[in-house]
Amino acid sequence: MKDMTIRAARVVVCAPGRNFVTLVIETEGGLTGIGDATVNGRETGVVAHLQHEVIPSLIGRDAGRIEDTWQYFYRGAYWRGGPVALAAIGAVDVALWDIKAKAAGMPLYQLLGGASRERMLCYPHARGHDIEALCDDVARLCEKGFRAIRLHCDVPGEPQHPFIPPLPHGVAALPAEITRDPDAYTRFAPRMLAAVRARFGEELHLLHDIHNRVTPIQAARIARETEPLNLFWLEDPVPMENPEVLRLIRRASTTPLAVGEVLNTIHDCRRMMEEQLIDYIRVTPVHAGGITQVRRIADLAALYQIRTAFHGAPDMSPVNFGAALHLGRALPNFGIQEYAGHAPEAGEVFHAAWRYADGGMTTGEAPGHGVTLDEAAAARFPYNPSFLPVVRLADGTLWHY
Ligand code: GCO
Ligand code: MG
Repeated sequence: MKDMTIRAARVVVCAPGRNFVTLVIETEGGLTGIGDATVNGRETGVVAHLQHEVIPSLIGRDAGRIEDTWQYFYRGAYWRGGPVALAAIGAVDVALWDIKAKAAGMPLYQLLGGASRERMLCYPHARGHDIEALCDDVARLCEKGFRAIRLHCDVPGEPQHPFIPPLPHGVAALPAEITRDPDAYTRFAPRMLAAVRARFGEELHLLHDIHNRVTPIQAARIARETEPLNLFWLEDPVPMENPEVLRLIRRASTTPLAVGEVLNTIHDCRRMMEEQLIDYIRVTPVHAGGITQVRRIADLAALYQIRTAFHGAPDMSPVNFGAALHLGRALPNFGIQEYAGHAPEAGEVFHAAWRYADGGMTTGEAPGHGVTLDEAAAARFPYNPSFLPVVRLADGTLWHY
């Protein structure tokens, strides 16, 4: 067996289309593993944490001791939880699993128990300024073979979200501010979803992300009104600070619920699973402590017949997709994988073995998680500060994004 001592670790920040933070770990024996550490709009926070507090403790450790390393950075830190810390731990963890699978000469899913399926059902995003444009986009995605599609449509009368172009490098960016109208959205969303169902028939899986934009009772109303549409799910009906609110929505409707893309630990997920308040859990390796913890969350979910739906917006790097797809391939309770795509430049920087094909995704058979980083290409796309917008109501009240 090659020397598994960690010789070096470094952080690579690049913006091929959008910002990505990648941790690279090298062993004395010559193996390299990489992990995604991107937190949208908080990139430099994770970079500083990795560089100052994590990497110094990594050097000299045995790369094979994945569990102990996880416990060292989580339990050993005293300050536990939060997206910045868990993204750093997640990046270390995924890089170490990558190394271990390469050392074994196996694709990662084999180390995780082997394949439970060959292909992971996935869903992209359809968007439209109005229902007609949205339906055109859905038709385009159906042509590509997708069998599950997330629907997003601008709300008539609601100010449109400005497109935020990346600023020239070096200019300090500030978050844009946008206005939302929860009442108009509550009236419109069921109508929009019904129109797509009517046009595309009952077999296409339709998903919708409420994105915390309404009050709990409005979310319950939307879930009840859309029940006859047999949606695949409604996502994030309410913010995650008090998941007990999900009880209200559960009592109102049997529409399946998906939450959890902002959760970081198994403790954040536990009670809503035990109470059977959700149907899909959206945690993903980069934001919930890597393979090691997400596998535990998935196992806990399986006790309650809750399935996985790993977050896969464009701010999850191709590296995170590698980790998520290998895990999804092995888990007994995989549900669906979000796949909103990446800018073409991302393909110059990250070379991935995973693929989209015919409504699903495959891992490929490369050893490790199958994603590598071209650091010379990454250098051509320097970091570009950018943020998610901040949301207000029409009267100025600050609201949830
Ligand atoms: C999703 C998410 C994204 C997030 C984004 C935040 O379901 O894909 O809600 O749309 O807003 O990933 O960084
Ligand atoms: Mg979401």
